[in-house]
Amino acid sequence: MATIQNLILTLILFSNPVFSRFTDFTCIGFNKIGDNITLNGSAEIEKNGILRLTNQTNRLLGHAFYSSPVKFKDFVNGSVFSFSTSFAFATVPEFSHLGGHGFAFAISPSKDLKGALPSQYLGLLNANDMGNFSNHLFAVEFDTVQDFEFGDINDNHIGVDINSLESNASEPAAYYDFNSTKKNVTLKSGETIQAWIDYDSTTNVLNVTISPSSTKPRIPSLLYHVDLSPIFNDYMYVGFSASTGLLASSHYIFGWSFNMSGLAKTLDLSSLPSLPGRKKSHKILAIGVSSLATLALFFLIGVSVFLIRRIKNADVVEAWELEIGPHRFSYKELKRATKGFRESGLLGVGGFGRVYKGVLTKSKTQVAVKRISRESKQGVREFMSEIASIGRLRHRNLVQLQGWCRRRGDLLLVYDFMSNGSLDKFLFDERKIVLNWEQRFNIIKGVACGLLYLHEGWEQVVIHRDVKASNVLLDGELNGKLGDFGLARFYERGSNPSTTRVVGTLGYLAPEVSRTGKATASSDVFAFGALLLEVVCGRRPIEPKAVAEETVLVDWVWEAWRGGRVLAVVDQRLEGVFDENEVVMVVKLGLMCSNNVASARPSMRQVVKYLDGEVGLPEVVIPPLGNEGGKCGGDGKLDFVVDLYESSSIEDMSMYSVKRNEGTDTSFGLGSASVKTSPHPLLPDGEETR
Ligand SMILES: *[C@@H]1O[C@H](CO)[C@@H](O)[C@H](O)[C@H]1NC(C)=O
Ligand SMILES: *[C@@H]1O[C@H](CO)[C@@H](O)[C@H](O)[C@H]1NC(C)=O
Ligand SMILES: *[C@@H]1O[C@H](CO)[C@@H](O)[C@H](O)[C@H]1NC(C)=O
Ligand SMILES: *[C@@H]1O[C@H](CO)[C@@H](O)[C@H](O)[C@H]1NC(C)=O
Ligand SMILES: *[C@@H]1O[C@H](CO)[C@@H](O)[C@H](O)[C@H]1NC(C)=O
Ligand SMILES: *[C@@H]1O[C@H](CO)[C@@H](O)[C@H](O)[C@H]1NC(C)=O
Ligand SMILES: *[C@@H]1O[C@H](CO)[C@@H](O)[C@H](O)[C@H]1NC(C)=O
Ligand SMILES: *[C@@H]1O[C@H](CO)[C@@H](O)[C@H](O)[C@H]1NC(C)=O
Ligand SMILES: *[C@@H]1O[C@H](CO)[C@@H](O)[C@H](O)[C@H]1NC(C)=O
Ligand SMILES: CC(=O)N[C@H]1CO[C@H](CO)[C@@H](O)[C@@H]1O
Repeated sequence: MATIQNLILTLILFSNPVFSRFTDFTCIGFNKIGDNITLNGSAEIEKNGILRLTNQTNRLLGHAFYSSPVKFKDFVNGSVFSFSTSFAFATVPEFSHLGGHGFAFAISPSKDLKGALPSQYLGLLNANDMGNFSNHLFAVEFDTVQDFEFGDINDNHIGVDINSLESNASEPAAYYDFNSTKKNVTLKSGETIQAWIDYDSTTNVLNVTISPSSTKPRIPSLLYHVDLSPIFNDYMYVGFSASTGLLASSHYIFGWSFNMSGLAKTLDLSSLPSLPGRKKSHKILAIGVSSLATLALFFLIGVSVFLIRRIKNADVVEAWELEIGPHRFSYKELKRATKGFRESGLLGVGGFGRVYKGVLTKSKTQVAVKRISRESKQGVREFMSEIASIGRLRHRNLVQLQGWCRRRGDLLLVYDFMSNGSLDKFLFDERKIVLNWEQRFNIIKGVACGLLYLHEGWEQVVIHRDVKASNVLLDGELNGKLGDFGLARFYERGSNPSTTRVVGTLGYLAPEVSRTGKATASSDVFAFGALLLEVVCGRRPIEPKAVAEETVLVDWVWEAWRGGRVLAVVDQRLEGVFDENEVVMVVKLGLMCSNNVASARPSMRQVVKYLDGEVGLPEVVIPPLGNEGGKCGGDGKLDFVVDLYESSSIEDMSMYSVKRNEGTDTSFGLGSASVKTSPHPLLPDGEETR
C-alpha cells in the first residue's frame, strides 16, 4: 500500500474498449484524472482534488462517471464478470442531524441518466421509470434520509438497488471490527468512510463493506445473492450519483479504485486529500493554544468586570452574563444604531415591547432591535440562558439573533433586519403587492424547514410555540424566516409557579395546549397547519362574523374539501394562476396538521417530505375535528393569555372558542384575555394586562 502513497494516479487501461478485457484504475484524489471522468449537474473537482458531487444547496443532482465504458460481459456465453471497487467518501449535512439525501455508486448503460430527479431519486431515476427492467441500472446507495415511498429501513443505511430505488437488500450503516463486533457508522457524520463493493460472478455473491479506517473488515456489512447477468449490458458506465432535496448535504469522494480482474486496491485514507477544516488535528498545539486563550479570556473577563464596575451609569453586567454565547452589545452602541430609539425608526409596538430599525455603526448592517421592558427582575437569568441557546441556532429559515444587551429592567434583542416585513402584511394588507403562488409555496417550504430544524436539528427539541403569519418574516428575496422562537416559553413561566400561562394565538393554538397548558412539537405542527391554510386562502384562521360567513377557517376549508370544492377556497387574489396539484397538496396537508387529535398530525419531518414531493399524501384525510374524548379542560389553574386580531372582540372570541368542537369544552379563560394590537411581527403579542 505504502508504495502507492506518492503515486497520485495509477491508470492501467487498454484504450480500445473492444479489446480491453479488464479495466483497472486507482485514483488518490481526482486532480490528475482529467478527461477520464465525466461530470454533470453539480459535480465538480475541487482544487485540492476532492470530487464534490453536491454542495449544500437544495434540489441538486451531481454525476461523475468514468468516461470510457467498461466491458462487463463475456461475448461468448453472456455471463457477467466479477468486479471490485473501493472508494472513500464523506457526507457533510448542512444541519448536523438532518441529511439530504445521499449518494450511490452506480453502474448504468449511459453516463447522462436522462430524466433523473434529485431528492429521494438520488439523481438516478424518476417516478416513471422506477422498476422498469429496461433501466439496466445497478446501484449501491448510501442513503441518509428515510423514504417511506421506497420502504427505507432508516435514515442511515446502505442498500442494493436494481432498476429501482426500492432496495433489494439494505442494512443499517455498520461494520464488523477486527473482533467481529458490529459497530454503527453514521454516514452523515462528515467523517471519511471507505466502502468496498465486490461481486463474485462464480458464486453470484455481492458484498458491500464499509469502515471508517483503511483496513477492510473481514465480514461484509451487507451480503446479497444476485445474478447480475440479466441486469447488465455488455458495456456499462461506472460512477457516482448524489442528490439533495429540501434538506441538503455536501457529498464528497476522495479517492476511487476499480478493478475487473481481482480485488480493487484498498485506499490508504491518510494519503487522500482531506476536507478543509477537518485536517488531522495537532492536538497538543491546540490544547496549548486553547489553554493560553482561556487564561487570556479569564484575564480579560477580570479586567472588564473591574472596568465595568468602575464606569458609572453603564449597563449592568453580572458575572454570569459574560458566559452568554451571542454577542453582547453595549447600550451606547444600540442607542446610536437606532438614533436614540427615535420614534421614526419604530417598526412596531406590541405586548412585550417596541421594535426599532437600526444601523450598526461599525458594520453598517441593518438590524431590528427589540426592546423588552420587564419590571420584575425575576426570571431574567433563565431568560438569558435561553437567549444564549437560541442565539446559537442557525438556519437560513430562522431570523438570526445577532446579540443582546441588558440595561436595568430593559432587555434589548438584536435581530437581522428583514426588509420585506411579515407575511401577514402580504396576505391581508390590501396595500401590499399580492404574492404569487410560487412565492407562497416557497415561503411555506422555507418555514417548514426552519421548524423542522427547531424540532430535530438541534441538540434538544426547540418548540416555537407561536407559529403564525405575523411571525414569518420575509427577506429581500421573499424567503420565509421564522422569528421569535423561544420567547413564548419564557412568558409561559408565570411568576406564580402554581399557574401555567398559555401563550399563543387563538386559531393557531392546538386544543390540547389550551387544556394542558403544555406546548409540544405537535402543537407547533397544528399552528403550521393553520398557517398553510391561511397562505392558500388568504384568510385568517379566525375571522369575525362580519367578515366571513364561516368564522373558523379550518371548518370552512374542510366543508369545501368534503364537498369536492377545494379550489373554491383558494385566495381570489391569485386570479386562478397556480399549480393545482401543489395547492391541493398544501390544503390537504393543512387539514392533516389541523387535526384536533395530536397523534393524528404528521411530524415536521413528514411535512417536509410531503412538501418536497418525496412522498405522496394519503388518499383519505381524517376529519380535522376528531373528538378528543370529551375531556374537560380547566383544571382551575390555567390562566390564559390569548391574543386577538385587531378586528376581533371579546364577544366574538368567546363564540369561536366554544363552537369549534361541540361537546368538547375548549373554552378559553376569557377573564384574563386581553385585546392587543400588534403592528409589528417581531413582537410576540399577548402580554397579560391585569
Ligand atoms: C485517461 O485514460 C487514458 C486511457 O484511456 C490514458 O491513456 C490517459 O493517460 C488518461 N488520462 C489521464 C489524464 O489520466
Ligand atoms: C452549489 O452548486 C450549485 C450547482 O452547481 C451552484 O449553482 C451553487 O452556486 C453552489 N452553491 C454554493 C454555495 O457553492
Ligand atoms: C463464461 O466464459 C468465461 C470466460 O470467458 C468464464 O470465465 C466463465 O466461467 C463462463 N461462464 C459460464 C456461466 O459459463
Ligand atoms: C448532463 O445531463 C443532461 C441532462 O440529463 C444531459 O442532457 C447531458 O447530455 C449530460 N451531459 C453529459 C456530458 O453527460
Ligand atoms: C419501460 O421503459 C421502456 C423504454 O423506456 C418503455 O417502452 C416501457 O413502456 C416501460 N415499461 C413500463 C412498464 O413502464
Ligand atoms: C430486486 O431485483 C430484481 C431483479 O433481480 C427485481 O426484479 C426486483 O423487482 C427487485 N426489487 C425488489 C424490491 O426486490
Ligand atoms: C479485540 O481483541 C483483542 C484480542 O483478543 C483485544 O486485545 C482487543 O481489546 C479487542 N478489541 C476490541 C475493540 O474489543
Ligand atoms: C446501531 O444502529 C442500530 C440500527 O440503527 C440501532 O438499533 C442500535 O441501537 C445502534 N447501536 C448503537 C450502539 O448505537
Ligand atoms: C463476501 O463475504 C463473504 C463472507 O465474509 C466471503 O466468504 C466472500 O468471499 C466475500 N465475497 C467477495 C466477492 O468478496
Ligand atoms: C414584493 C416586495 O415588496 N418585494 C421587495 C422585497 O424587498 C426587496 C429588497 O428590499 C425589494 O426590492 C422588493 O421590492
